[in-house]
Amino acid sequence: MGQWEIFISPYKQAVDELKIKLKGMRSQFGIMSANSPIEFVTGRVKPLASIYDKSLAKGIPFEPTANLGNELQDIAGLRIMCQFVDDIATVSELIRQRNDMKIIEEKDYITYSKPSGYRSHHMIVEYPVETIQGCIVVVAEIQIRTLSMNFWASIEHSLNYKYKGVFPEEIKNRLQSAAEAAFRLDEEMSSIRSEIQEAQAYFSEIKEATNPA
Ligand code: 0O2
Repeated sequence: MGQWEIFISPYKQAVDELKIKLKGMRSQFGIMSANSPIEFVTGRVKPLASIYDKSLAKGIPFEPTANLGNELQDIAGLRIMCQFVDDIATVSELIRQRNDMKIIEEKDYITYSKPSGYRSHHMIVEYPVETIQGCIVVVAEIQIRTLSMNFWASIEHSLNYKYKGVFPEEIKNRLQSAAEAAFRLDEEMSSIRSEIQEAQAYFSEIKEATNPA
């Protein structure tokens, strides 16, 4: 097994385990017939090429050592999507209460959005992974955002890839106004939250009645 494969392996395990645990939170809300603050969860291990690019950009030695994992905090990345902005505080508080991970940093890019227009709440956690060689504590990043924030970030990320981070002025301005539109969409949805949730509860009752488990 190559050194890189050995290095990445606990990050893979962390992503797999955390995906199950975070999805479990969503299922538990379902069992309690409560509106879930979690819409869906995704996770990925950063591809080696992206680890290389980011370590180069940050001046961190590209070596399969603990130092790289501590400096690049998103090798293991989880994303939690919520319907409403208020759900983000609910989910981050649930994560703070957990005993299976330790929060080492939080980045509030919602109150203070990035100059690009990016909005999200980031929680950097230490997560212990049990391996045949003992316990390895890895750093993982959990990004919590609304569907609207996620839509914007996905589009911006693809364009960023296309333009290699140097956007033409026109695109930059359009992305900034799209970020403002996404912000307004979140505000509008929050203002009719109770209406939406009543409708969703009604439809899930109908679904359950027509499809009993
Ligand atoms: P990918 O491809 O998603 O993995 P820092 O030293 O803290 O300033 P760092 O470690 O980059 O810098 O942390 P930061 O800024 O919190 O960003 C980590 C991740 O957040 C990014 O990972 C993106 O996933 C997301 N992100 C941050 N800023 C932006 C942005 O302006 N647009 C989009 N679309 N996503 C953003 P990567 O490695 O950049 O990318």
